[in-house]
Formats: sequence, C-alpha cells, structure tokens
Amino acid sequence: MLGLLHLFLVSLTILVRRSVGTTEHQIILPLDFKSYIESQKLPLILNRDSPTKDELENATFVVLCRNEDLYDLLETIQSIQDRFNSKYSYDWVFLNDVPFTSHFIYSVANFITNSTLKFGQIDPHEWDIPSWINQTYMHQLWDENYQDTPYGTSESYRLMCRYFSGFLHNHPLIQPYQYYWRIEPGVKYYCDIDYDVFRHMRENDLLYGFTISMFEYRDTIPSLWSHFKQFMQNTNREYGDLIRFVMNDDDENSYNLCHFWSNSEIANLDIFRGRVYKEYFEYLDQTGGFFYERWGDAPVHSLFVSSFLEPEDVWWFGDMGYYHGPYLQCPQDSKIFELGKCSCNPTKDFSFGYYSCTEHFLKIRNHFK
Ligand SMILES: Nc1nc2c(ncn2[C@@H]2O[C@H](COP(=O)(O)OP(=O)(O)OP(=O)(O)O)[C@@H](O)[C@H]2O)c(=O)[nH]1
Ligand SMILES: [Mg+2]
Repeated sequence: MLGLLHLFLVSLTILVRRSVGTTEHQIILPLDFKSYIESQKLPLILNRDSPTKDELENATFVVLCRNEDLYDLLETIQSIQDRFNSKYSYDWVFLNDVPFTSHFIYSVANFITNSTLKFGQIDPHEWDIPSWINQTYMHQLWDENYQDTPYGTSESYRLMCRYFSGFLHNHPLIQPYQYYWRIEPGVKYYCDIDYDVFRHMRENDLLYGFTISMFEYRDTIPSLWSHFKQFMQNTNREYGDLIRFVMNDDDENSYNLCHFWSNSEIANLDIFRGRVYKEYFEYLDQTGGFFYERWGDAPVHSLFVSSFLEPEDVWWFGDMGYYHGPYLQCPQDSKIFELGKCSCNPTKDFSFGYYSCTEHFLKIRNHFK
C-alpha cells in the first residue's frame, strides 16, 4: 500500500533539485512534463523560482528563432548559461512567427532549469508585408538588384528585420522588462562574464550596448540615409555628438555605413518605446525600404542611437568573447587569458581590424567623456 502511495506521489511531481551555492533550490515540475507542455497553448510561461531573484535587474534574454534552430540554439544557451547566466538566472523570452513545437519548448526547458522561460508567438499583422507595398515591383527589384546580396531575395529575412526594427520591443512578453539582451541561435560567448551586465547598464546610466560594429553593405540600404536625414529635417530634430559615429565630416554629411551589430544588442528598451522612435520607424516603414531594398534592423537602430543618444550612453562590451559567424570579438588583454577567463583566439579579433567601426566609436566616446 505504501509502495502504491509512493508511486502515486512520484507520478504527480518530479522534484528537480539543484544546488546553488550553499542553498538548496527546488523546482517542482509536473512528472509528465512533456505531456504538460503538449497540453499548453502559447504564450507559455514556465515560472522558476530564481535563487537570486531579489538582486536581479528587470531584464531578460530575448531570442527570435525558428523551431529548426533548436540545436544551434541549445549550443548557444549552453555557452551563455555557463559563462554568465548560471550565476544570475535571468529570464529568457523565446519568440517565433509560427507556434513553437512542444519538442522545442521541452528541450529548451530541460536545458535551462533555473530561469523563468517564456515562449510566445508574434502577432501575424506584425510579420506581414504591409498593404502599401507593391509586391510586383518589389519582386522586380529583388530580381534586378538583389540576386547576389546575402538574403537579397528572401521575404522572411525582410520580415525579420522589420520586426526587430519596429515591433519586438513592444511584444506582450517583452513589455514588462526594462532591459534586454539579444541572443541568436549559433552565437557563442567565449569569456567568463563575472559581473551583472544589466546592473552595469543601470548603474552607469547606459542605454545601449554592443559587442561588434562594422560597415553595412551599401546595396542593402541605398536610400536609408537620405530618408533618415529627411526625417530629422521634417521633425526639426538636432543631431547629438554621437552622430559622428555614422556621419562623415564632409559637405554632403554623407553616411560612412558604420552600424552597431544588433544581434548581440543589450539595451534599455525605453530607447525603442518612446514616441520619437515610433515616429522614426513609421516614417521609414512608409518609404517601403524594408521591402524594396533590404534594410537591416542594425543600421535602423544604429542611426537612431547615433542621433538621439550621447556617446556616454553607449557601451562597448569588449570583454565577452562574442562570436557570430564569421566575426569574433576577442579581448586583447593577455592578463585575461592568464586567468583562464576566455577561450577565443585573440589574434582572430575583429574589433580592431579595418572592417570594424569600434575604434572609431571608442575615439568619439573618449573624446566626449
Ligand atoms: N521565427 C523566425 N525567426 C527568424 C526567421 N528568420 C530569421 N530568424 C531569426 O532572427 C534572427 C536573425 O536571423 P539571422 O538569419 O541570424 O540573420 P543574420 O544574423 O543577419 O544572418 P546570419 O549571417 O545568417 O546569421 C535569428 O535569431 C534567427 O533565428 C524566420 O523566418 N522566422
Ligand atoms: Mg545571425
């Protein structure tokens, strides 16, 4: 009888025990966790009681991905959990344009056991070609101009860039947070990150952080710069000092093509939630450039950041050892390697190479410090 009772109790719950420091932390999951997940609809929130909850900032990791990105994503999660988040247990939000499979959710949830996880779907209206786009003309332009450009003829890539530019920051699952850290399947973090990155943002009044910056392919944004300048002129806006990051010192005030790579963006979401950003995005969106050209969210964010933020609002995270193929950001300080903090190859660092804009950024930041 006791045996049967025991079996019954075990079949109700699995007790997952994890040791965190000296405190014993317990997460209670339904035994048939897989069936539980299969029975749920999106949005699905798996609340986990983080041991460090009271010390955390109001922040989350954010991943937009497809179901088929699962295994690349697990590798990435392993690297960021090992290098950073196992010490903090920040939340994760996963978004997709189609429903996540229960296999995806189950696999991720088994992999990250000490953070609250949220799985959601994007509003289909925000992942669609807007009515004012002439799709026949759009396809003609892709055929003529974009056959040889990476993702040049991809509709989904354009929807993704437009989504990141205009909507992600207001998704209901992201709405409650103040800061986010974007993560993509397949990226790696090669260095121990021994401090709370989000706290660093808040305590230093930082609004935007990046790891890699570079020049954009000119063909993907032929008219972005002129539309951007037109927006600034129409709305009587003045440029701040950080505009030098993107604007050449010439008679035409031309664009140097520099941008912060947004795939590892760490930001205070207020930047993108204000009225001015909304006006800016809507102005750009009406021009059709996300579809007629192939505007990336990185230059769209970067032009805004460079105009409306000051140099001291932006931080280069040069200590993370970040890899998003084909580029690597790897610290140059030999002491870090003597301490065994990083496993990237410092000679492969991109940050101070000729195609990077990071040195240019640092000069501006140091000048206005
Ligand atoms: N759900 C969903 N996610 C997407 C789609 N396209 C891209 N993504 C995600 O959006 C993010 C950016 O896409 P990437 O393909 O990595 O874009 P990229 O970094 O410019 O290009 P790569 O050099 O291929 O990495 C990644 O997290 C992708 O998983 C899509 O059609 N659906
Ligand atoms: Mg990518």
